[in-house]
Amino acid sequence: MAFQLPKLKYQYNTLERSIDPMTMEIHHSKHHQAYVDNLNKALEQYPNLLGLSLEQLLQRIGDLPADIRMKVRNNGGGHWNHSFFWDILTPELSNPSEQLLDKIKEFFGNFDNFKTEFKKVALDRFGSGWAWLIKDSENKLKLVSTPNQDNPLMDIAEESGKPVLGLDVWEHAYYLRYQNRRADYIDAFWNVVDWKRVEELMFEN
Ligand code: MN3
Repeated sequence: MAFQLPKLKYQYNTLERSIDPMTMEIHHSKHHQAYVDNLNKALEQYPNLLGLSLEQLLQRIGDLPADIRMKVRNNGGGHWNHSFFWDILTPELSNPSEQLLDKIKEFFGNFDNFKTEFKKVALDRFGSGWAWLIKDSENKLKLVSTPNQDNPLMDIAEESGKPVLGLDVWEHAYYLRYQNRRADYIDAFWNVVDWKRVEELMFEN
């Protein structure tokens, strides 16, 4: 079964307070679709890999055949990262619960400080990539950044863990409205985060 572009839970114009509809449409229907298509194409000649889930593929990037390793890294990562990103956004206004806030405070002092540190990580990513809040194997929260379409699930990642929040800081994610002002895009991101979904990801196994 080939990988498929996931349907969004909301319309392209419903995150407009932070992300404009055209960016949403191009990002989902063109950029994300291309990662899916290129991933499927890369796997065509390797029927033995077709039974693996996307996560399983990402956990063995280093062991993949050399001729498709970079393609799966970039496009499989792109497919996973964008699927994750759409899923933690919402048109509804939401706030972190007390339970989630307590967990964040345990590692970052307070919520404002967490947002400040997340922003720093997202701004410090030179060029294209992602900023993540991850939960590591010891249940510790960490802020990390990955280049291009890498993510913390990959065996080749410098720091690994389970993503519970992530932000695409490629220019294609914000350029139409924010141009060079990545900082403004990061600030606006908080207004469309689905904190209920983040909480589920944080406390599920
Ligand atoms: Mn993107």
